[in-house]
Amino acid sequence: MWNPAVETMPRSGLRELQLDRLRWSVRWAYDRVPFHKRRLDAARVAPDEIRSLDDLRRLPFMVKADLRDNYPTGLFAVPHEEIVRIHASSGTKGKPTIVGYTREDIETWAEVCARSLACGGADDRSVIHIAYGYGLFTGGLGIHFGSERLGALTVPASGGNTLRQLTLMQDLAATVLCCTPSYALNIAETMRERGIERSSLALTVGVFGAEPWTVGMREEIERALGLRALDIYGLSEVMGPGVSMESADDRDGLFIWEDHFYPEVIDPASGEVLPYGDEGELVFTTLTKRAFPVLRYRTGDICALFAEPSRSGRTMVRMTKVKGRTDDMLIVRGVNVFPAAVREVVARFQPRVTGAIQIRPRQRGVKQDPPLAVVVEADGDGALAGEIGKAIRDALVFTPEVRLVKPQSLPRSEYKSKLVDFSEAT
Ligand code: DLL
Repeated sequence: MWNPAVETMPRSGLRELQLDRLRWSVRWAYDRVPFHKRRLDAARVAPDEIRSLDDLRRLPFMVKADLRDNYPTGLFAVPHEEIVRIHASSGTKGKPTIVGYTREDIETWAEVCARSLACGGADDRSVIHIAYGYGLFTGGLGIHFGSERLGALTVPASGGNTLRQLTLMQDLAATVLCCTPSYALNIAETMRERGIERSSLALTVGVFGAEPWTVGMREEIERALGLRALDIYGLSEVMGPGVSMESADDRDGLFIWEDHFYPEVIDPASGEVLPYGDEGELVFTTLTKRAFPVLRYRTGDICALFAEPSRSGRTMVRMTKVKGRTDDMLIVRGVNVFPAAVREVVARFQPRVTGAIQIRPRQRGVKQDPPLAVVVEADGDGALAGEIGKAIRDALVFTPEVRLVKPQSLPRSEYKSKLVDFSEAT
């Protein structure tokens, strides 16, 4: 464990720490960012009135559009000279969003990423191969600083050229692979095509995140790469990777590093805070961030929180695996359908299918009436399409039009895969 004193802190002590830090963070944001001052004033909450963690509920939510509206640096809480790094997320709706970090923020980030890697079983003897993209995306550099903090041998491979990555992993005997689960599947596919044996790799752990992935994908990646696949979560607006991490000992939910990031789960429709155990939209308040504090930021990610004692002794609250995003979800004849769930059903047909799919809605927007087309890469005919359609109907209560296409004909992604393509929607 990287930081046992914090990771196993009794919950009462942790709550005190959180309250102190929350009061600091609200005051910090209020005094330094006009946007926060305006909104707290409008909600009639003075920073000094935050006396308990529950008082947080009096604050308004922040959403992604607030970042776009204040592009590029309108939500920064420190002057230019204190910012040492920025990252950006491309976003699908126009302008990118930019986030900033002070030197202290970068330190905190390295700490939570080191904690996350250690939580996955890595240590200073590990050889950590990082195939998350380096650049404006937070994945590469975020994990990189954590890996160096841990003292591991750090390989900044970034994305691209899968064959070269495999050679590098073989030659340096990489023990930990960090990349998106989609890219891990690409690596597995390249190994199959080139006849590369998994025994030629020394991998023991995979630290996969940045997009939703299912238990089916986990099993497939583990089988192909011969490692234990663990889930890491985070988002640029809150920090980047390392907001939460699944532990190698528990492998049941992701521990949220609550001394820095305060989580709530809300009903996305009413905004009501939900009790532990209930599924809803994850919301974060940063407790220590200086350059870019967020107060009640709505992530759009769907999961539940739980705080049952853990095998590893960590006391921090856990989140269930993210099921999908509120803005990815389709509602097919009144039933919520997450793209990742469709992929999971299709993946059961391997090896007749490659696992790559694309959902092509016929209508713009969230609400759909069948037929929704699901394009599936497969070696098969109409009979297989029929079987897949039936399996989707049994699991997800709608019958799609299943279209088979040749293996390797759908786009492969090095980073986050895009499962829904609206190009045929009218
Ligand atoms: O994806 C940060 C990251 C990098 C996390 C590397 C883990 C590993 P953004 O590009 O800002 O940041 O995208 C954040 O990605 O709101 C989720 O919707 C999704 N996401 C991230 N991790 C997971 C995960 C990075 N483990 C958005 N499971 C988030 C499901 C995830 N979705």
